[in-house]
Amino acid sequence: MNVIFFLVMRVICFNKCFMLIWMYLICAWSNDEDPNAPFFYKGYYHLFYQYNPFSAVWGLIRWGHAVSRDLINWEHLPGAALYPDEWYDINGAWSGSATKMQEGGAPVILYTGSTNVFVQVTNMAVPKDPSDPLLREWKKVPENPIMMPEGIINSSSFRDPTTAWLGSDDIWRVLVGNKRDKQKRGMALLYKSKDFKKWVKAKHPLHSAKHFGMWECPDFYPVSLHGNDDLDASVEGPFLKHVLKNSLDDSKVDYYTVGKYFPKLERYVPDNGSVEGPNGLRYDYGKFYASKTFYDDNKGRRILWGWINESDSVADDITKGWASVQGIPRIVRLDSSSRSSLIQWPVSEVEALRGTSVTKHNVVLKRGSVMKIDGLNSGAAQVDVEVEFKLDNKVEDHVYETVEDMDVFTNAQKLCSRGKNVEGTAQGFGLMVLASDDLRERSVVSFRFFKQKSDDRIRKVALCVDQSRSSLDTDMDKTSYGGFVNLSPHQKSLSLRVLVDHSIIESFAEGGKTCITSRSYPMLAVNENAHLFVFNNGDSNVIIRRLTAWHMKEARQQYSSIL
Ligand code: DQQ
Repeated sequence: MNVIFFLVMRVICFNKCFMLIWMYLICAWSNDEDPNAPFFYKGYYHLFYQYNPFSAVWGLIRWGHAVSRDLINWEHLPGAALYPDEWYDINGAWSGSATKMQEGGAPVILYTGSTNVFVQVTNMAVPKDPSDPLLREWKKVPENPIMMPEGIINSSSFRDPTTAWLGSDDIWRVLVGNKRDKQKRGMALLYKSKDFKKWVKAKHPLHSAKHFGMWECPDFYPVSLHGNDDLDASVEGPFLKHVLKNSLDDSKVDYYTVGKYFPKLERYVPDNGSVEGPNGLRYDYGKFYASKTFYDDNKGRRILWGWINESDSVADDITKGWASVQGIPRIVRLDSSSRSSLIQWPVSEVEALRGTSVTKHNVVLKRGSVMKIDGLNSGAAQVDVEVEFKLDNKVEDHVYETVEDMDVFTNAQKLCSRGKNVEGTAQGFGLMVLASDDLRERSVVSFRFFKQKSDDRIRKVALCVDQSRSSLDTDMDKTSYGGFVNLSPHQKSLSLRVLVDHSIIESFAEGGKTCITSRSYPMLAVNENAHLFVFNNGDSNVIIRRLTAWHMKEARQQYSSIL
């Protein structure tokens, strides 16, 4: 981060806006929301984002553009890549995606335009100069808009085109998010094209589901059954499944299903047992919305980006002059053991920021104990922690918290919100991050075990993030989050990785099977006064088989125009 920018931010933002490190794309004086159109081109990763340069709230949106060689150190290009300056996007250049029509070729962008009469349409833009690796300038094609909401399609709910894929019939296909008010049906409309400019709507949506409202930012891609991730959007075959992710406008939840794509029928069918809506599978059970993946043809992997919103008030955002960040890019792949859910893991590039570390081996954490991890010289406000807990008992022999209410029992967030977070204690066992020395402030990331009262053979383990004591500031969103973790009953160990960056906490349980992102703005636990603790408030002793906490260095974030 350049020094002047940093000093200005420190003075203006006080304790609500620290130096965000790593690759977080905070935009001073801007509103940084949905990640748009990520891709790799001529040695650079590109990420666009929904951007309002005039205020830290949503407004007249354009596309900000940042580039990086390594997904960690970023350069924000000046101005915007797409301005709302044509009748077909004059009220906003909204979300969209990029497609490379030839291997190694320049990407093409499809994006949403809000027209002069507030109708949502799909537009196309291409690089002005494909020889420029930074693709600084984009031109909108004369054929715009290339898709319009016709017939019964709701014109104020027609947005967010996906990356297109090419069928074995040489026809391009793309999805556009939509809803039908009747039954609150969310839909992924399918469009087809031979030349990428003339698009025709298919007879029926690729998929739809009732009750949960508008599907924003759909994402559709293949995943390998063998758990490797080297699959471009157009790959077809028997050795894969497909993922359809939708962002639910009504509940602000990104959920996904895993299923089968039938190209000839133009249908996607989620696997039996897949749950639609906010109670379905989620990339992340915390603050994580409008996410988008891309196939990284540089390294043969699929990478996921998600928008992490703020936990402070809108008034605070306006005072500090910016809002929202992008999460750490994550590799996403099918969990080859279950074949029914995904695994995510921070890209290995983030490890280049690891600095000095502290390691513990085979430390017994007695019931009721709290232990501070000392030795992180400059505090634990920027830290990457990996820990493996060994249980005294097998998972099935653990003592579980008893839950009476079935509605609570089936909802991990409700489960994790229950119980008293009494002064100085926390539920389950795990880590306390962004904690003050006296623990008056703490964000608690823990494993908790629950059983149903009426039938105690029915059990669940959840990864919980308890934010109720995360800040002494009362004007904060302190929602607690939870996601179930599938474990084998015979398992005797559990793993957790938590990345902390001042106000951002990204937690990954069991190698990325369950993930939760949360935000907190402590008042005491800042910079060198932020601490890391392990605790055990479970029923039996827990052994820390291995814990390593790395202090994380800052990533470079520049706002000049040349790398
Ligand atoms: N944000 C964009 C829309 C999208 C929504 C507008 C999701 O295109 O549906 O800024 O956050």
